[in-house]
Amino acid sequence: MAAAASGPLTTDGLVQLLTPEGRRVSHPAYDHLVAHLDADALRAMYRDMVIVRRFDTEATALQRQGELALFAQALGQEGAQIGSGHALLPQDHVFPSYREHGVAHTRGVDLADVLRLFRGIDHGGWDPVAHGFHLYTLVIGSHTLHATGYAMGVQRDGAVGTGDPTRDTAVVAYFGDGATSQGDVSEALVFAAVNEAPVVFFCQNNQWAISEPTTNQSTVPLADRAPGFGIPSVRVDGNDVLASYAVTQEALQRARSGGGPTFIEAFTYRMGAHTTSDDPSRYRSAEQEDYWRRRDPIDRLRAYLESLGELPTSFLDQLDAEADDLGERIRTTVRAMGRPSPASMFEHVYATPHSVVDAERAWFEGYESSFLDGKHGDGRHGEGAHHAAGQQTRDGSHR
Ligand SMILES: Cc1ncc(C[n+]2csc(CCOP(=O)(O)OP(=O)(O)O)c2C)c(N)n1
Ligand SMILES: [Mg+2]
Repeated sequence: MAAAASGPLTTDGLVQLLTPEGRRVSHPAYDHLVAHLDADALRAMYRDMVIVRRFDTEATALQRQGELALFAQALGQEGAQIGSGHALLPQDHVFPSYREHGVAHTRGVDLADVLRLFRGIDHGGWDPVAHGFHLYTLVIGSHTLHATGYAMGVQRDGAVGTGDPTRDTAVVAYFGDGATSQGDVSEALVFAAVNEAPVVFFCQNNQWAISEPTTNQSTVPLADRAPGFGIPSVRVDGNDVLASYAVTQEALQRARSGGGPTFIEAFTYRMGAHTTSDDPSRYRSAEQEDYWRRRDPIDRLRAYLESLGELPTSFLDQLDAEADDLGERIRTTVRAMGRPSPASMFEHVYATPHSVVDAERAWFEGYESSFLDGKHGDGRHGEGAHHAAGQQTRDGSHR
């Protein structure tokens, strides 16, 4: 399968530091950004990619066993996610979409907690402030606006361009190729550009928006759109963890120092389905899948580390054990996750008490307690357990 010569799928102009065979190639503009990465740092990236892939496999299996309502794989996107995640500083803030499991891992989010959302027991699963990692957003592209607004807030807090490396902050929005067709993303680019907001737009172009190919969304590489908004952009080989790290490092430094936004297009391919509800064999060719399987981001870094003699068996054995432990922990943790109280849906709607939400909660609690089976609050009402007085209506009366 030949790479496209032009258009949105061209591989021309992609920043690459590791070839698919794992050979280090020089790039004059980006070499200096990875020069400090020693073998330990590269092994740390390798470890994270392997761990996140194991998580992906376990979560997919758990969905098949009926333990999760849905799962969105990141399989094949580990290079883009771990590379960019390793470039972040603790004070940076990330707005992910719904499959940034690799980035979540680099932000210290427990991967088991990511599954709370996919099990349908939580609106989020982690504390966004504690991790500098916002909750997953399923409304395509909407969080690029939130990220831009947050970045403008960071600017007004005076946390940009101070020269203090522990204070200057960047914001990153992760989204897909399909999201670039949403109006919200264009609006975010406008606001980010004119306000010189410290935000990085990180687009993972896996070449598909469910069954819609990128060729149905654009006639030019997605990164080419950003300069029209006044935002510098770069295309990177997203299956190259080193190059992903380097371009993100450059963009983050620009944002933190007051240089404004950057648009990164990480050209990649998700080997997994869109979600566990999808069957990509209906629209993707086996030939295309094979082509990209041979460009696996994990194999690439592995080959490079092996060529350096920096991937000892002891490390690989330990990593295998670590991945097995994670798999076991994910399985037991997810199965033990309790059912939330239905009334908890009213929590965290607003940061402060709100009279409308309070009234709705009161009505709902009254409705729940109108059941006679004593199981009020757990969301499970046996057949025929309903109060003989009939169903209570929303205004509290009975009918
Ligand atoms: C505003 C909005 N429109 C439609 C959808 C349905 N939807 C869910 S995922 C998806 C495709 C997204 O593709 P892309 O942005 O490329 O991200 P990917 O899933 O490939 O990572 C669509 C259309 C949605 N969630 N939100
Ligand atoms: Mg996509």
